[in-house]
Amino acid sequence: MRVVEAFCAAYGASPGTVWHAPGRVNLIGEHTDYNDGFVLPFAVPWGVTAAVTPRADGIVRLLSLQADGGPITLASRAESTGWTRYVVGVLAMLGDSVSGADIAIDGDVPRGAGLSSSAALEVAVASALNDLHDLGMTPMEIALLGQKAENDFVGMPCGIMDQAASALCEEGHALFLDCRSLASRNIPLDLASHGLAMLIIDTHVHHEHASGEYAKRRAECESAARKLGVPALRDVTDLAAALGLLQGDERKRTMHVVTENHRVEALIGLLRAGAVTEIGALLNASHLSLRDQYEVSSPELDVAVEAAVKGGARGARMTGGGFGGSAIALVPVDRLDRVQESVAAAYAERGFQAPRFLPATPARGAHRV
Ligand code: GAF
Repeated sequence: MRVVEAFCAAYGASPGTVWHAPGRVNLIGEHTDYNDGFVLPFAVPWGVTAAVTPRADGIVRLLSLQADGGPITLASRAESTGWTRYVVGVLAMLGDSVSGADIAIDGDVPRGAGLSSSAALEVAVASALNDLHDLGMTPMEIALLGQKAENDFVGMPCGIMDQAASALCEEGHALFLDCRSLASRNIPLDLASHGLAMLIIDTHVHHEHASGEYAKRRAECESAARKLGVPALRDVTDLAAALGLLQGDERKRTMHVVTENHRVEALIGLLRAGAVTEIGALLNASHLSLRDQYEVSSPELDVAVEAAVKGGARGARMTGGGFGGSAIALVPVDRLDRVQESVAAAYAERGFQAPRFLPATPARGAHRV
């Protein structure tokens, strides 16, 4: 394995353990996780592999096969910048149970596609350290640690979805997660036997203001919940009455979150009933809500969704935080070419950079390799 060879070459010994953790796409349930709601992501076939050996002297050495140069040596946590913050954040959250480590990282999550390469990095490193130090953390505890690293160390106020997907998903399944109780269930997602495929459309767009807008949405939701006298928007039971008490953006955000939670439950009902071909309408409705009520889409995402449906997709939506990144489209296998041509032509017509198409099959969550 490439990462093991690189580890041996850099540090002169074999790693103590090697773990892989995947990125994710979210089938439905967007911007619901930090509202204590429901999500339904699945792991993608790309991820991060971390080869790790503990050190007793507090020093952290980090090598990435995707970065130029040799290992970076960090004598203190304050020195970390860029991608190393996700790793050092995990070490910081583990506190005294871990001193230092020699780490080599290899990742193949498509860059900037919004497929959660950072969560994959956190979960791969946390899983390896959990294993090496016999910390006895469950996959959900590992996910929570990764989220805490991102919230408290990196400074991104994300929810739990991405890390949970990376830590808990099973091959061939989507992960239904109740983000309040943290109860989860793996739901079979067999698209191929219905003649369907999930196509990822990477817009290549990443807006710099995305994380500021994310924090703003989160604050708007919290403010709306306070005005409604509920712990979180998940607790809104009478949407019409709630909307009557709110105005402007907070009203729109509430409308999205409450209806999106309903869509997750409806989609799970369809999957349970074997009606996979019918989930497309819910994907379309989710996209419209994210575009018009939550206002986190972008022209590139909207064009991808519209053109995919025009080309024969059963449904499509933006996936992840928004403002760029990727859309997903549920496509009959015999229309895959037509859908891609339709999206590529619409992009060319508007002068957008050509999109990248990736097939997504539900992959396995974090595991030792
Ligand atoms: C990002 C965040 F990291 C997730 O927690 C989630 O909120 C998502 O955006 C939107 O559903 O990926």
